[in-house]
Amino acid sequence: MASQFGISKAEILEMSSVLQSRVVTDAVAQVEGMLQQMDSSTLNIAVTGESGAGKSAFINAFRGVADDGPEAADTGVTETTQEPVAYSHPSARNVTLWDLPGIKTSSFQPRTYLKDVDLLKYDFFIIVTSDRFQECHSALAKSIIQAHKKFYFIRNKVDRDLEANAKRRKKGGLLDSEVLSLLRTDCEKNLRTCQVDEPRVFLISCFHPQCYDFAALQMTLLEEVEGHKRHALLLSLPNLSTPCVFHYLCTVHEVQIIYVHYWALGHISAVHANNQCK
Ligand SMILES: Nc1nc2c(ncn2[C@@H]2O[C@H](COP(=O)(O)OP(=O)(O)O)[C@@H](O)[C@H]2O)c(=O)[nH]1
Ligand SMILES: [Mg+2]
Repeated sequence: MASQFGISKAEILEMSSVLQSRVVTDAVAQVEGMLQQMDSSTLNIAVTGESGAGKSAFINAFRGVADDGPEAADTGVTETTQEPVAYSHPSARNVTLWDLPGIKTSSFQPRTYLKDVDLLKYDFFIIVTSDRFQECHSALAKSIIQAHKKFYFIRNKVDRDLEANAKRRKKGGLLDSEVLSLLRTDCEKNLRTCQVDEPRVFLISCFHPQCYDFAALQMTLLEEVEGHKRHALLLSLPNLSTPCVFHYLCTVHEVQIIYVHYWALGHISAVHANNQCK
């Protein structure tokens, strides 16, 4: 039966469904546009430090890539990086980690080095060390601060320190917690002497990224990176269901957007996305 405007019930139903699908299509187009805008903002992380400290191993661990994987940065006993090399994150292509050439421990010229590696293009620096704090570390830290850039200080290979301590412990060595505390205090003290008021020191092992301060580093970066770059960084986190990530996200909407973006990137299925957003 037709309505007073001569439109049948079936036609009204069809129009209503067309209308609804249009609204959805428009919404999808709008959200896609917004996601594309987010995708165009890239986060550039410079990874520096002396040769052999584990810069390339750190880049692989951060990207969740095995050292011998096809997309891995080369690691090994010899220095392989002469020019900055870019490695994009497998699940967040607009997060790029830059493997910088190793700094020289003697006659290091931080200003020349930073100019050569094009300092301004990076959002922040990660300084990787694996031994005692040295003059080159403080010189580099000072120059980065003078250039109004941030850095995070990584003391890598703590597995090795703890292993060595375990051997000493048989002859009365320290507890693991005491070794880690000494390492942290030493790095912080040295950084304070080069005018770093609140040194950010993270003790990690690239061989065991699930241990020590690796997660704390990721959470700190998330807290300090702003806007769309923060969104890009979130997408690079290996496991979105990690409770601390959810705890960190401010709103349910933010969780939904992350899942929708992940879904758009093909990382999770629609069903999974819907379930997680409830
Ligand atoms: N024990 C231990 N060795 C590591 C760790 N990270 C890197 N290495 C090793 O240290 C060496 C130098 O690492 P690489 O990433 O090539 O150093 P880069 O020159 O700074 O890039 C390699 O043999 C790595 O396997 C770690 O956390 N623990
Ligand atoms: Mg390297």
